[in-house]
Amino acid sequence: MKIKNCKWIKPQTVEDGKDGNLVIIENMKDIPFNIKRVYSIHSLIDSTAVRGCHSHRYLEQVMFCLNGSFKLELNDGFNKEFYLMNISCNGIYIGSNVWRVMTEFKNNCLIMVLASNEYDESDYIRNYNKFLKSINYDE
Ligand code: T46
Repeated sequence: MKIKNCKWIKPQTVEDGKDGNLVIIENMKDIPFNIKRVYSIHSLIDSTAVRGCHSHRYLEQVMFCLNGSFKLELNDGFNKEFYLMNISCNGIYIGSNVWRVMTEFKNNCLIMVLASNEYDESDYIRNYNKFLKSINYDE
């Protein structure tokens, strides 16, 4: 992955044959921060929905797609990559100062996000030009 402050997170999986699989996520082991908040995103009935479109000043998060799929765009101001997220993907760690956009939610998409801090609107940068300024992007 070329995006700064981001990496794939591969939790332990136990394959139990006809009884299904177990995916195990341990705080501070699989997740590189102390989890302070967990939230989910679901019931995306409009296929044209767009979520995200912001960066965080300090917040770190790990995102898992637990059902269906969606397209995740990550952008550190210099590189931009797209990932098709679904149940067979690993989780994705997104550190600070990464612009993210989520689109193309399909098949009853269910997303789980683990976050390093409580919700704080002042940690969000919701304007793309302000995001570029915040990372000292200078074209
Ligand atoms: C992120 C992506 C992946 C709260 O009150 N508490 C919360 O913990 C969250 C996450 C949201 N909210 C409120 C704030 C807004 O009024 O819920 C509303 C929708 O939040 P937002 O527009 O930020 O939703 P997304 O899906 O664009 O972004 C969320 C997270 O906010 C963000 O940190 O990285 O999911």
